[in-house]
Amino acid sequence: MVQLFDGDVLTREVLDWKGVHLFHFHGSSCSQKTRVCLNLKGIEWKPHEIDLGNGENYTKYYLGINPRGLVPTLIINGEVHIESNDIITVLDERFPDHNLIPKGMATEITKLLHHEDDLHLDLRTISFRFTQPRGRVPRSAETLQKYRDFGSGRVQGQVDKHKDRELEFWETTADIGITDDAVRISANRFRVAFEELDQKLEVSNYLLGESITVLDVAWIIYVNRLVRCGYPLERLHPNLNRWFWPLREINEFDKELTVSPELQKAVNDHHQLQRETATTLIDVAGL
Ligand SMILES: N[C@@H](CCC(=O)N[C@@H](CS)C(=O)NCC(=O)O)C(=O)O
Repeated sequence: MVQLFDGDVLTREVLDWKGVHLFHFHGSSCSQKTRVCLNLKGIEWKPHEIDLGNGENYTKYYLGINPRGLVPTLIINGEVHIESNDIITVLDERFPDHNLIPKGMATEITKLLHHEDDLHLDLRTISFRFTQPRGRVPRSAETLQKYRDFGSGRVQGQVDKHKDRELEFWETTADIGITDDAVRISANRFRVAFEELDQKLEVSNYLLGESITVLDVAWIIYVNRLVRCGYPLERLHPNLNRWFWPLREINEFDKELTVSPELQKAVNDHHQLQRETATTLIDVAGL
């Protein structure tokens, strides 16, 4: 569990907040995951939107809450929790109605969620090339300097190395862009992970049996993003495709996963251009 220590949090006001508050961004995959869980569990919560497009996550205020500068962050009765998989686990413990972590499966689920979290930078790599155009340098040098300067830099009292990994991603992207090789590597990681999921779904309706768990919520977010990027789900993973569409249409999922018509148009136009230049995800990753 990544519950921050008192000294990690520089924006002190949140420590007095009562109830459930979520710092999130509409289009962020990790935020979508937590919002779907909140919906399925029927938990009342107060939204605090952090606009990643404007770099609001790199302000002194937000880095004072989440030293990693990432969304989502959960504040629950003054406790600060970061990392989406930990957040959904905390929510399931504190609000046992509509349980999404079946009894006795917490350890196995934590392990399986780790595997999903490991693919997060791969998701970003693919999203940045195959959704709407993001510009040559998606995070400016000035923004990254704020990222280095603000926040305690500490998670659970320890100097946090996670920020270095994030900085490396943005610096490399600014230097060389997202290369075809990076796309191939990331897409292949997803292909392997999706093959495993596809096998599980040969014998059950959901990933861990016959009811929805946090694992279904976590993976559907990734599958949804990959499909939006042009990943050929139906052709490569028919069981996963059969699982995905009906689940995605449930209101608790649909309202978090549907993007605005303007954004969808920008993605469609980008894909049209990529088809004309044979640079779609299928072309580049050889899927
Ligand atoms: N492992 C973290 C990853 C969080 C993460 O990377 N969030 C992304 C959005 S999905 C973010 O905040 N990115 C910052 C940015 O794009 O500047 C989690 O699961 O919460």
